[in-house]
Amino acid sequence: MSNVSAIKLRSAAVPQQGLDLSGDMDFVERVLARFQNPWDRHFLTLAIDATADALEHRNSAMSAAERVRADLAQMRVAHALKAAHVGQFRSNGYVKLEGFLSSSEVEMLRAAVNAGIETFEASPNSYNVTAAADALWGTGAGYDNKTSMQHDLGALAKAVKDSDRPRLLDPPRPGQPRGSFLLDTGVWRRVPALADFALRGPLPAVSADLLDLASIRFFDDQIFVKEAGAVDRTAFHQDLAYFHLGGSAGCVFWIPLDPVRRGGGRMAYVPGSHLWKQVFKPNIFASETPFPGSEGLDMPDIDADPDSFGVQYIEAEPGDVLVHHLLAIHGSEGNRGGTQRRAISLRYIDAAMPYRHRAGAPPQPLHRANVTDGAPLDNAIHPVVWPPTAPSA
Ligand SMILES: O=C(O)CCC(=O)C(=O)O
Repeated sequence: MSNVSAIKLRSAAVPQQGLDLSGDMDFVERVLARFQNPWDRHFLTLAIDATADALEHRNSAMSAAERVRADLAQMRVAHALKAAHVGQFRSNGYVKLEGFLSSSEVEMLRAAVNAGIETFEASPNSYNVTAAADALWGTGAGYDNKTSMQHDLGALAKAVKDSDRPRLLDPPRPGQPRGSFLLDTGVWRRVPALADFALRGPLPAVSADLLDLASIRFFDDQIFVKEAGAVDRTAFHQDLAYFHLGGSAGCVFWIPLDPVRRGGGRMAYVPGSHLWKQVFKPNIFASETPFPGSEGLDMPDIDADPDSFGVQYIEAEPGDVLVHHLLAIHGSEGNRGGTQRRAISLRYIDAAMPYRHRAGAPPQPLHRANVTDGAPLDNAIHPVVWPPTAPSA
């Protein structure tokens, strides 16, 4: 009888509990062997059978959706957020989750960014920020952005000419060759493993916790690669200023895939800036020059006096994740280091947030021209990812 129990227990328990009893046919026997009294053995056997039956019943009774939920609940435990993390996110507008990702998750994301860079030229949203800025500031050859359609570089060149905001560059290290700052949006659409992580990984649940929301939508991703010697800074900005959204409840997971140390492209945040409840004009990234015709306030010159804004530069290791609010002011330093700094941002928002046209902000990838203010976002473009739903059969 005890063999039957062991088989039952193994087949019923293993998939749900994550316990590996395989090869442990002997386990039940060993447990039973500790009990010499035949009645003890009998009752123990009944208990094992009952447990196996209960698990078996639970598995078969569980709908696919419930199973997804259970898997995600386990994932949530594995990636548990501490109350302190939630508190920091809410008061500072950003939080660092140290060692949040496993090494296999980091490897997968590295491969995703590498795949994004390999297909960079074919993307409709990719930009070599360095080459574009060289052209805009008249220090390089013209920039042919080939397939990319998100920005009107002619209009940006005029905005740069009319603006008194300089290009933001950290001093290159003597003798170091220049690298490029490469950026692309919507990489998840061409890298399935990234889509899987963004839509079904741990981040939707974490977003729900941080934002205290019942339902979450994946907005999009962006990759940011600062090659060695890419000394372009990322100008201080708020992410919301670039998005056509009627609301601000959202967060961005900035995931470094290489060690990020001083001078190597660290992210910088203005703590508490998400609570200012102000939206500043989006800038062209290589400078505080705003997009032409953009709405919002002029961004203060934070670089001129970072201490008075309490700016915090954050070092990070692969596996760490920095999360910031859509209204948190942030930027990054140039990469004066000797190795590339790869990072990916994944953005999640309140699923109920409607569309709102933001004058002057670049069009989102796959933007539909006929969408009106107040309309819900398109689920096919920005899928709802929390609460999870069962994959279709
Ligand atoms: O990686 C960078 O330089 C900038 C990243 C950023 O601004 C973001 O993820 O929102």
